[in-house]
Amino acid sequence: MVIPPTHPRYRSLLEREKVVEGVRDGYVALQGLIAHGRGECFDYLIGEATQPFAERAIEAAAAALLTARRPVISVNGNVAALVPGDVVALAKAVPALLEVNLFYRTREREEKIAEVLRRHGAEEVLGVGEDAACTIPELFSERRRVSCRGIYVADVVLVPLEDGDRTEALRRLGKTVIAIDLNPLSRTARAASITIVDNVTRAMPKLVEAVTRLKSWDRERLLGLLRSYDNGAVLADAVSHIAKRLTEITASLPRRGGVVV
Ligand code: PTJ
Repeated sequence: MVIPPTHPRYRSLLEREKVVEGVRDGYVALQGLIAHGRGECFDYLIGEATQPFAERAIEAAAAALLTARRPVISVNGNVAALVPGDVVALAKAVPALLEVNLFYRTREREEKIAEVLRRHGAEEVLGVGEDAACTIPELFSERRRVSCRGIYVADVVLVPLEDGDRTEALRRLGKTVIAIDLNPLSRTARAASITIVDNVTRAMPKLVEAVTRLKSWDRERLLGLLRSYDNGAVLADAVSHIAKRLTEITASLPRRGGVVV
């Protein structure tokens, strides 16, 4: 489908096409379309731009990744469709391991996602086939199967577009969890250690930038940034931002009585 760049919703339509294309190519779950639609709705509510609360979380996420001993980036179908190049760039910049981890796991999808990442420059992709031999306790979705060299032993895990159950399970294991989720009310957003309330397509390149910028900081300064970070305040700011926008939009709606026929 050809979308004219002048279309007012060009960027959004393009992203939608990428997810649809991923379904056609067999690596995005059909349910991924529903998840994407939910994301679009929240993106509309936050104003389709990276807001200051997301900038704060991005900086903290960069500090967490840079101070980690074993950082891992978890990749699912939607992420592979929307930001494959940025995910690989982030893994190289940190450096961190890449692991395929799926809610709707099939061997075919695992392999196809690994292939997409390799096409974008990834050298090693964990979590495919027999590599996902370890189990996250108390988790019943297919996401419980993880790589013994990756998420299983990671201290910091970046989980874009996540489900709440796994975020909670990873936190119970003592891991620092960074989530990217447009919905500040989701269980994932509330359970994560650091929640970036932003579209993964804007957040991921900004995270690569932040990691590159913060790389010159010494460890103490990075840890200081993490100590002063407050995820509850970030989520509260995100919800207040939406509430304020809705109030402003409500006030600006023209009120005219009757319909001219
Ligand atoms: O590829 P799989 O098998 O691992 O499945 C992936 C999906 C996304 C289908 C699966 O994880 C799922 O069902 O997720 P949920 O529970 O629907 O949650 C997805 C969350 O991501 C929702 O809170 C959405 O608001 C949010 N979201 C959707 N699109 C974006 C997003 N957040 C950031 N950027 C987006 N583009």
